[in-house]
Amino acid sequence: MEGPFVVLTGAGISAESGVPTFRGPDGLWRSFRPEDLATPEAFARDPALVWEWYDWRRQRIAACRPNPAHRVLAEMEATLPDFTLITQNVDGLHQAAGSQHILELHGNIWRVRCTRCGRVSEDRRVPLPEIPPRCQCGGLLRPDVVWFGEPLPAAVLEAAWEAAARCRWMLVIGTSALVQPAASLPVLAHRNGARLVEVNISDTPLTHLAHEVLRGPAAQVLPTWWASRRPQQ
Ligand code: BV8
Ligand code: ZN
Repeated sequence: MEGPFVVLTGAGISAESGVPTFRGPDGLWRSFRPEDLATPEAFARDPALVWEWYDWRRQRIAACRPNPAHRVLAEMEATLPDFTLITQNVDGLHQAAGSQHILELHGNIWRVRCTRCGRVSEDRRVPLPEIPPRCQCGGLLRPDVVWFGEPLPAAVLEAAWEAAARCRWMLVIGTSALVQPAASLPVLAHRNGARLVEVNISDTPLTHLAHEVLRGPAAQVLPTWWASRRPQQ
């Protein structure tokens, strides 16, 4: 377990908590695909429809608790001297599990941002009292997440590239590795000589690069893997 350790998570780590994945069987909402709704164009065209989807997801996520895979990552952060958690998820379950320092590449579904004054605030109301929700300034609020076609927060992405470039280990958990630029982080780590461990229930475009593949549900296979690797106290 020598050297900097980086973890990249996707929707699959939250699947056993009950959060629907994006491309899994339960990923659809009223037959819309995420790529149809998670875009600035969809929001400009019909902010109420986009907010109905987010309100539905917020209500589902509010009922979900972190699972053993989230908790292992919080323990790893507390145990390993040089550890970085990068997530594509917006569900906030890593924070709920006790992870302290998280690079949220795609934002967070519990934060809202005003499209007029730019004010960012946490909003945990489920369901929302009005759709679409408005700021005190009267401006339309949007979810503080990164939509398709939008740039990722520059400082967060910069920190993620740096962590991926210098790590000796990268654990990639529950991602289909289809969304860019997140999916390029493990490729960079691998190119720089990191040991790649993939945790997934099925193959992904990264599987052929992995030195170790833990094939199975993250909440089951990750605790076992960590128990056999954790530095003895
Ligand atoms: C950008 C936040 C540039 C919102 C999300 C070609 C055409 C058009 C566009 C593109 C293109 N090529 C690249 C692009 C750009 C695009 C992109 O990548 N599109 C893809 C679809 C091809 N990317 C972007 O637009 C990004 N921005 O590039 O900007 C730019 C630069 C400067 C200036 C202007 C612009 C922005 C991407 C971010 C989009 N936002 N989410 C919201 O959540 O509402 S992405 C969304 O997908 C989620 O964040 C999610 O995390 C992410 C990735 O999905 P996964 O996490 O991998 O989840 P998925 O369901 O896919 O897979 C689940 C996996 O878990 C599976 O592998 C499954 O087997 C596994 N699993 C299931 N159960 C378990 C499990 N594993 C373990 N245990 C289990 N129990
Ligand atoms: Zn405002």
